[in-house]
Amino acid sequence: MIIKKWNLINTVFIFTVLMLMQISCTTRMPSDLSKESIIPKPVEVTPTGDYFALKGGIAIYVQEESDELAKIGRYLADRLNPATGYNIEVKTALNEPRPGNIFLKLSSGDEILGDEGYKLIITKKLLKLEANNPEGLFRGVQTIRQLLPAAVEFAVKQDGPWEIATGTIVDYPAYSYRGAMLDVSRHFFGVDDVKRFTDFLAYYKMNKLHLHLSDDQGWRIEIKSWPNLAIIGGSTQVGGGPGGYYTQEQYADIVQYANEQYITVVPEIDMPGHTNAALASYAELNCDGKARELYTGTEVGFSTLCTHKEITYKFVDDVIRELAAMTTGPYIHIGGDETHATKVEDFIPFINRVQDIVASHGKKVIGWDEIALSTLRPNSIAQHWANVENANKAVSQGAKVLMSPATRAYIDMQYDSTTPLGLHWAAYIEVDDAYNWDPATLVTGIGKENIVGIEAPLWTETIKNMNDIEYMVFPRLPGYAEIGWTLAHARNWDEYKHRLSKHGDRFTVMDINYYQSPRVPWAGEK
Ligand code: IFG
Repeated sequence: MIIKKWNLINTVFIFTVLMLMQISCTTRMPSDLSKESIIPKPVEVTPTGDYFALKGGIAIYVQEESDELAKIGRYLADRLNPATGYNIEVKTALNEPRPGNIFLKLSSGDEILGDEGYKLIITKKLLKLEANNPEGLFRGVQTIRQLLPAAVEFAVKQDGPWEIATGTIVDYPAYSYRGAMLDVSRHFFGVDDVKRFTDFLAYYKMNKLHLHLSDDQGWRIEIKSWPNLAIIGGSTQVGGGPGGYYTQEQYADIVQYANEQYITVVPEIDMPGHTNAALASYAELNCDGKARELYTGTEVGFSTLCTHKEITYKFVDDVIRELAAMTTGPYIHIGGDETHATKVEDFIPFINRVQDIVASHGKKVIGWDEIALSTLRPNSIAQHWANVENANKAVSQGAKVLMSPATRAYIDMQYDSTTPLGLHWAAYIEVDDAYNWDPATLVTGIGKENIVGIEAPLWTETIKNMNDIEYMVFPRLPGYAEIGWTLAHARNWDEYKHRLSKHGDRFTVMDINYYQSPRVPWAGEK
């Protein structure tokens, strides 16, 4: 009898323990959407303290029979499927789908969202993303990715759970131009590297990819009417390596890849300076009629097109015509920087004529801030990098300014004196220096209303491969993305650095070779 009684007590005890364990592991900490580490920081987050769980069988429903919305749904499914193993399908739904699914829909008339804004409504039953445009849905998709554990970015199946804190996010950008530049001239980077660079921009809601396609050391884009530009001008690089160039098909592939992520490619042909690669390719472009030697050093300011010769303008017209034809975006960047070998009285009419050529091919002009010495056409943009007078000259002519101050935004600058890559002529730029500035107040006379946005240029005199690119770009890029998206009054380094520290795991999962700055509490220290 005693044994039976003992067994009964034992059984009840074990059952009770199991029940308690079951309860404890399902009653985890309440969620708090406002404590998530989204970068850029959203405008408005309202938590409701529960979870939406992605489970097997989940589908992504798009509201309209629209290829574009279906593509965005596919993009999200492709980024969730590998790690979750859910084989998520994209379907069309006229109304809200049944619980447990994701719903993408265009909403009309939420003016505050603008072109790129979105509203993310997360309940226990449904994850709903709304926007005025597909572009806004795409930006919101990046937030969904960041609300899931870092492991969701793995390319192979991981254990879940895959849960998202519930609540509502209303979000939209402060500036319309948020980008980075990759100098593919000093060192050439192939299509796959450019696509990976593009993926980084998309993940942080940036929308402009500026490609510095020509310089003294390399011409990187095939121009069919001037074939030697790529064949000769593209045949080397800093240090004498093999260089390279994009065929027009490869460039079109890059443009399409960027466009699918709602990123506009801004191609730059730097002129009249920074043109040694072209001057080495065609003798007739030189005032003395002699072709220059190819150049593999890192000096600047020694080259100039011959602004007095008519053939120079035929060259510019042919190049811009072919480039404009394969560029879907509205801008052509004409460079204009460091024209120390061009007299100002020659530089000004040259830039005036080049602006007319760009306009004749249906594009708008961006140039480094020196172009403000010329008469800027309406809708031009002066990219401020070093000279505040030029920036003010541009504004006085009614042009807009793209902020790329070398002392804050040049990501070829070393983090500090021990950084093995990069330069420091402008400044050492640690991660906090890169974040702690407001484009709307940095330059006297240039207010928010004059600024289209910000861009972080990566010059590649010392940058040879993707590992080097990643080391200089991360962890500074997310900060530039936030400066372009989130108004200064909503930003501060002491709060941001904790969100950034949580992205360290994401960089690791994405196999990004990032600089583990001592300024960031990566391991979660306070
Ligand atoms: N200035 C030159 C770049 C590059 C850069 C390196 C501009 C606009 C120094 N021009 O920045 O070509 O050499 O930090």
